[in-house]
Amino acid sequence: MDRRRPGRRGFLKQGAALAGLAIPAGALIPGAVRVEAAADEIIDQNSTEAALYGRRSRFVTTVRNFEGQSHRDGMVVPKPDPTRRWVRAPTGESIGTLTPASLHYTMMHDYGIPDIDPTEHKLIIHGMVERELVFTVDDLKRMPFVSRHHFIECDGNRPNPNGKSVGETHGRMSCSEWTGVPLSYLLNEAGIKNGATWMISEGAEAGRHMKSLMLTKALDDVIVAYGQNGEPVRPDQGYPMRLLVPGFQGIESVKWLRRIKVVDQPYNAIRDDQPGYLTRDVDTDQTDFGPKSVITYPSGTQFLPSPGTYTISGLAWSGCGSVKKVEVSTDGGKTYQMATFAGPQYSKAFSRFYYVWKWDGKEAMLQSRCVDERGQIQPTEAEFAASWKMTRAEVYKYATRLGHCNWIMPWKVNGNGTVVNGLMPANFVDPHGG
Ligand SMILES: Nc1nc2c(c(=O)[nH]1)N[C@H]1C(S)=C(S)[C@@H](COP(=O)(O)O)O[C@H]1N2
Ligand SMILES: [Mo]
Repeated sequence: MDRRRPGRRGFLKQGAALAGLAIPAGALIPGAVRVEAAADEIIDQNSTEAALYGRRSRFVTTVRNFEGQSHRDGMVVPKPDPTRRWVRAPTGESIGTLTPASLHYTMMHDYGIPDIDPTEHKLIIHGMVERELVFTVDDLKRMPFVSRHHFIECDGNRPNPNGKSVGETHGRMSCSEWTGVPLSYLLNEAGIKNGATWMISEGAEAGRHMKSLMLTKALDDVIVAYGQNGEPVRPDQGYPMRLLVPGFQGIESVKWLRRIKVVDQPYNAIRDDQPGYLTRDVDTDQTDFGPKSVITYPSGTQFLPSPGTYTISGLAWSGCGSVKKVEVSTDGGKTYQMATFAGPQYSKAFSRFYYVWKWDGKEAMLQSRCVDERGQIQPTEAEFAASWKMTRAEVYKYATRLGHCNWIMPWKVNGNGTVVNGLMPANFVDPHGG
C-alpha cells in the first residue's frame, strides 16, 4: 500500500478505501465516524508535508465523538446531524491537562463554523463607552497580553447514569492555554461610562450567538483570545478571536467575537431558536462553576486485564480558583485517600491527579472528590440533590435548569476487569443544553 499522502482530491477519493485497510478491527467506538480521521493518519512521516506540519502516529487514532443524543427540545437528532456538528472530547483518552485543539469539544449551536478571513475580521466595542473602538487581530497582537491555562466547560457537561464512557459523561469540557489581550485593557481603552454594568458580546456566525456578562467579571479575568495551545485559535474554537470567560459556563465564551456592547442591564440576547436560554434566570446563569473532578482511568468501557497495581488518574477543576485537594475512594465513598497532583494547580484550569491502587480482583467502586481554594467540597449526587431540596429523580429530570452539575462520578470495576458507569439508573434525557 502506498503510504504517501495524496493531494486533497486524491485523498477524498481514496480516503475510505485506505481507511478500511488501516483501522484495526474493533477500533471503532460506537457512534464515532472514523473514516476521515483515520485516512488522515496515513502519511509518510518522512514526506515534505509531514516535515512542514507534523502529524501524529498512525497508531494513534483517538477522535472526538459526535453528539448524537436528543436535542434539548425533545427532538431526536440523527447521529451525526450534519447541521449540528457538535463533538465531545474523548476525555477517557486525555493525557495531562491540556486538550489538543483537534480534540477540543466543540459547540456551535445551529449555524456551523464560519470561514473568517482575519484581515477582514474586526472587533467593535461600543455602547456606553467614551470612545467606540475597532480592532483587527493584528491590532490585538500589538497589545499587552496574557497566556493562561483555563478550562471551558459546557453547562451540559453532566455526570449521568447513561454515559457509558467518561467521554459521554464528561466530554463537554476541555482545557487549553489561551493567549490574548485582557478584556479589561480593551474596555479601559474605550472608557466605560457611568451607569454601565453589563456587556453583550456577539459572534460572527450567521446565528449571531450573543451573551450578556457582568462588567465586574469582564474587568476581572476575561481574555480576548487569539491563541490556543501555542497556535492561532482553531476555527471551531472561534478563529480569529474569541472571548474566554474563565470559570463561567462555556456559553459565555463567545467565539468568532465581533462585537461588544457596553450596557446598563443584562439582556436575554441569543437570537437563534433556543428558548432554553431565553427563559433562564440571569442570576443562576452568572456564577462561577464549583469544584468538580472525575476519574478518567480506569473509567467506563476501559478494562483491567488482571489484578495488580494500577495508577488511578483523573482531572479536577473549579471555576472559583485552583484545586487544593483531591481524594480518591475505591469503595464507593466509604473511605477516601489523598491523591497526588501530577503538575501545577492553575486557577480555573484542569489539574491532573493520580492515586496508586492495588486491585485485588474484587468488585470496586472508584470515585474522586475535590476541594477548591475556597474550601468548597465537590458534592455527592445525594448532597447535590439535597442542596436543591430535590429527589434524585428530580435532579435528573430538571438537570438542565440546575446550572453546573458537579456531583461525584463513580466507576464500577467488575470482577472480570470491565469498568462501567457506577451511578444508579435514572430516567435522564441528555440534551446538550447550555
Ligand atoms: N459564537 C458562538 N460562540 C459560542 C457558541 C456558539 O454557538 N457560537 N457556543 C457556546 C457554547 S454553548 C459553549 S459550551 C462554548 C464551547 O466552546 P468550544 O466550542 O470552543 O468548545 O462556546 C460558546 N461560544
Ligand atoms: Mo455550551
